Formats: sequence, structure tokens, C-alpha cells
Amino acid sequence: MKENQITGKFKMLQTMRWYGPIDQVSLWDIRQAGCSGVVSALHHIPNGEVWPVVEIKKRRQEIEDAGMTWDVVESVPVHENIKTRSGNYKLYIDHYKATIRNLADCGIYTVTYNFMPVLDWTRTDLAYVLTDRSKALRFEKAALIAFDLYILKRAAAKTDYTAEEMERAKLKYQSMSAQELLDLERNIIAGLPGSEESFTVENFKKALSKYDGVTASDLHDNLIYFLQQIIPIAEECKILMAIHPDDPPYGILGLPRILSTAVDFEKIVKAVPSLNNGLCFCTGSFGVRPDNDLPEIISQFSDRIHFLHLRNTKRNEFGDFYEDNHLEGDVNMYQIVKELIKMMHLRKISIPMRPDHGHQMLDDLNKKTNPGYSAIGRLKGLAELRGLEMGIIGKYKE
Ligand code: DNO
Repeated sequence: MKENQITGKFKMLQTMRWYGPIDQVSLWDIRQAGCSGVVSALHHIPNGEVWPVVEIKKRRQEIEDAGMTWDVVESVPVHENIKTRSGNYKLYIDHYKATIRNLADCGIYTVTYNFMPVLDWTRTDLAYVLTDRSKALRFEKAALIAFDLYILKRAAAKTDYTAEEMERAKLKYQSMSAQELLDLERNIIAGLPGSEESFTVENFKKALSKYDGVTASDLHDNLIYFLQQIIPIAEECKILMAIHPDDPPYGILGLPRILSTAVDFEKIVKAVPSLNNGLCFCTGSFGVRPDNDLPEIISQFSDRIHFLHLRNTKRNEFGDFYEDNHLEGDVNMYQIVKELIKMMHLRKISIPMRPDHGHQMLDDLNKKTNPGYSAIGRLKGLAELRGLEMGIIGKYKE
């Protein structure tokens, strides 16, 4: 595309995630942060049940009463039986179809979901103190392995790690207090915001055992089966499905992973080529792996990126990472936003974006906040991203 074709007509639609009336961050806070749209889900409806039109309309009305639109559903969760293709999976697929039809009937057309087994996103530390004393989310591999070896005591764990990784995990474990160990356990299995499941060690073991013998290739096949059922309905009712990548983008606790790289997504697209089979482009998830070229992923899948999560991470050589300021860290946000602007102008659409997570900072340090989803840190991230986008568009127009 020629640079003089960038008019600025197509911009990222600014949104924030809202957990519904129980969220400590209000819709007016979100509006004041500069958002025109909201990302939300009906978290009170148990995973696997159909979302009734009346409930969808109620949520939509709450959002519209604050002068915004419900742009994206994040997430309609995929039941574990669908992921393992066992038990009542056919019924749950029928329910999923009914839910997306109901959403379309209410004028909501973008749906995010993930196909990560058992756990959604995973962190080991929810209050990692940065040098400016704000707090960030962090994933430390040695802590995860310590949980696996000494708390979960998973039988196959010892064969999954190198001797060096196990030694680091042992030192980590020995250095932790009883309270820190309890927090670690809770952080990993009690369910981070947005995760629809939460576990005790005992029922977590049971949930893991459902994946005994399920390989990454089986999980991929189960996703394809699910998409083959869902995408024709999505096409019919104009729903854009946007799968979220693995977070973190590598295997954990012996569970199979199938969407950590561009190669993984290409396989999914080849099997189900419809453009309704799209991606939630999450820079925080893909960006943790040095072998993921993020601007390249945008240009490779430019016609099927339906939703954007913009966030930065800083990794080290051990596979640990923490969530950095939105414009700092390993992800080159300038290049990414530049590619996204081109993508939107090529497709002649504006795509919803949310600043994915933010630091707990300023007055929020004195409040009980949802890890990653406090108001001020996200407001800062959104403001920086908005400024970056305006600066890039302005440069094109000079
Ligand atoms: C975490 C989120 C994820 C995401 C789901 C999508 O902050 O990015 O929980 O919503 O994986 O289904």
C-alpha cells in the first residue's frame, strides 16, 4: 500500500474490558479514559450454557447508557468437553452456536475465545514491584516448575524439565515462605480475571488428568472440529471469531498448546480458511517468544485479525517475563502500530483495540483491584497507544 493512502480515516477503536456490574472500574471510568467501546462477557452464566437474548440485551443497555458500544465479547468460553472432544461435547457445541446467534441478533459481531486446556492465562506473581514502585504481573518459570514439582507433585513433571531448570526451581521453592507458596498456588490455579474456571489442587489434578494422552495434534484436531461446526454459523450471522493465542506461548504443566506461533495459526487457517475464522492479535502473548516476528504476523494474517490486545513484556534467558509499560519492553510497539494502521487502511475498517492489562499504580495501589485490570494503569497504556497512533498517522500525512 502507498503511504499517501493513509488518511487516518481508519483508527483503532479504543476499548477497555469491563467485567460487568461487579467490576470496581465503572463504565464511566472507562468512558473518561477515552473509550468509545467496551469489551465484556456474561461471566455470571456458567460455562457451556446458552447466553439468553434478554441477558445480552441487559448488558448492552448498561454499556449504551454510559454512551459506549459493546464492541467485542471476550470471551464466550469453550467448554473443556469440547477441547477434549469427550462427554457432552456435541451439546456444548450446539449451545455455543445458539449463543453466537443470540449475540448477532443483538448486534454484537466480534467474539473472542481461547482453546488453552484447563487454564486460561497464567502468571506466578501478581504484584511484582518495579523500580518506580508500581506493580506488574510476572511469570517466573522456576516458580511454575516449583509449583509443579512440590505442590502439585505431578507424576510426569520430572521428565518435562532439564536438570538445570529443576535446580533453579528447587532453590526458588526453598526461598519461599509458607504465605508465598500459598499465593503461588492461588495465582496459578484459582483463576485470574476473566478465567471462567478456578481450582483447588485436588480438582486441578482431576482436570489435568482429562488430558492424559491428549497430544497437541489431538487438541489441534479438536479445535478444527469445533471450528468446522461453528464457522458456518458465524458466516451466516456475520460473527467474526477471534481466537486468543496461548499465554504464555509455550507448554505448561504438561498440557498441550496449539497456538503459540504463526506456524500454529497458519495450520488452523489452512484447515478452516473462512475469514470469519480470525485472530485476536495479542502482542503480550506472541511477544514473549523471540522467534515470533510480530509485524510479520500482522502482514501474514492481515485479512483475519479482528481484535487487538496491545501490551508489552520483558523477558529473560530463563523464559521468565514481566509486563512492561505499553511502549517499553521487547515488543516494538511503534512498528506494530504502523503495520496495524496499514492493515486497517487496506481493509478499510477500524478494528477494536484494548490496552491489555496495566500496572497497579498511583491511587490504585491503595485499592483492591483486579490483577492487570486496574483503571489508572490501563488508562495510561491507552493514552500512550492513542498518542502513538496519532503520531504515526500524522507523519504519513505530512
Ligand atoms: C487475559 C486475557 C485472556 C483472554 C482469553 C480469551 O488478560 O487476555 O483471559 O481474555 O484467553 O479467551
